[in-house]
Amino acid sequence: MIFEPEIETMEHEALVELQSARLRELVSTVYERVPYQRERLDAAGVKPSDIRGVSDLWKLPFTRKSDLRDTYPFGLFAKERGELLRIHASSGTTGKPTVVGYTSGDLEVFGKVCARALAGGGGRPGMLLHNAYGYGLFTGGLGIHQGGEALGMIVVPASTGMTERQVKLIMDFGAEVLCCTPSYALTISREFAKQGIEPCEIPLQHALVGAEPWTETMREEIDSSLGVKSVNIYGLSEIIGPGVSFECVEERHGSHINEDHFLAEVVDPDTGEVLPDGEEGVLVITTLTKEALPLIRYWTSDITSLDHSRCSCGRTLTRMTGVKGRTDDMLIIRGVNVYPTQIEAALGRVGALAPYYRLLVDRSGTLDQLEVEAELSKEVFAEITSDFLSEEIVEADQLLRSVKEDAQRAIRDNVGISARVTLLEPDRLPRSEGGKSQRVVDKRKVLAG
Ligand code: DLL
Repeated sequence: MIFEPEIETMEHEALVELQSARLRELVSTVYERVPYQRERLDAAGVKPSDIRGVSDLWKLPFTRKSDLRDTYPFGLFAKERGELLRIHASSGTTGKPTVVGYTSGDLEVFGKVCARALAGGGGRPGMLLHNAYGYGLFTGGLGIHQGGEALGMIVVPASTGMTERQVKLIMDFGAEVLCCTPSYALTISREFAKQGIEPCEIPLQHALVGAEPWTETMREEIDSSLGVKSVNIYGLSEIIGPGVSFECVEERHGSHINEDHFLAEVVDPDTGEVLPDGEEGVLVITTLTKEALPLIRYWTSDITSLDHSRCSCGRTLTRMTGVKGRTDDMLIIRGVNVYPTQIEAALGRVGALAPYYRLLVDRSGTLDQLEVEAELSKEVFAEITSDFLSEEIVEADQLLRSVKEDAQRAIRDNVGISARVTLLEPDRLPRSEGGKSQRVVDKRKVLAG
């Protein structure tokens, strides 16, 4: 189902016209109302009259997270306090929190883009939506909540945590759609298994998961263990929250960007030069309709690429590939750039492993060391245990050694670095309680600082 077909299936030329008109208005508003932005535009030598349409976008300077931090809390807002209805903020674990605000118009857009995502992912009016994104300063819970209501779904505001209760609510209420982070979807599926509930007994049909990077291996695991068709949903609070882009259930191949509200570019992380379709770089977004916090060419730090080809679902909205990670999540190990999702994808090729892992990075002398802790699948662990119990120690040892070698080879071949793999028994690594998972321990940072 397409929530707003007149927009989502719009022809490209009409869309560019709409975007251009909105861009002109945005630049004038920001210039008039936000002194900090006016100074930056002046410094870059750009006047609102220089921006006639989307083709002039490149003339505008990038806005970065540091601009939000430097003007903490409300310095980039284009509206007076009295015109705001809501504030969200990041947790601020890596510095000052970034604070974002919404007018009633912004909240309406927020609801609509999330409704488009829910409809794209298989949601329908009247279906029951179990929303296990966190409610609070995080945009996930309230954004999806509003989207569900805008689509006409029945929303259960479950929020995160208390997984046993989540499972009971899903079963008792007959939830058809689940929204949560991919790692929490796996935690929920584990709880179902623990309670002896088979995937075919679970009423869920669809899942919209996002807020953190995930891979196709994880998708397979989520789908098979919950009996759903899971789709990706992407967004960031600076731009609006969830609903910047979403996968359609028909293709599940790239996320359609809500381009009437968010103008997307992918740029070279080093030069800032705009890249063509298919080339990976940093996603940069200009908010076309945001009233409280309009942002020009916001540098998301997320690595992706664009795809303007037609999609079988009928939407003409451009797609972006799954986000590989943030530039600030990138590890440099012995000079090689490594994203945790690349290791995740490599481990996914090793059938004997479960999709739970942790990366431990350390330095011995001047040499970086990468240790990958990976959990064995329950089946392989059971096989090894039974070999040990029947004193077939050699077989058990051989199996362990071959899994380890397979994992090390997969990492070497797919990521281009050597790593030491440590195999763990199932359920050893900490599980998500609903928030974003932390999969990297970089001891070099502790040493440095
Ligand atoms: O995570 C908004 C959201 C909520 C998106 C619920 C989807 C679902 P922030 O907390 O501001 O907002 O974090 C934004 O999370 O820049 C990405 O690095 C990452 N991220 C979000 N969605 C995805 C995704 C919400 N689908 C940051 N895949 C972004 C990969 C994602 N990374």
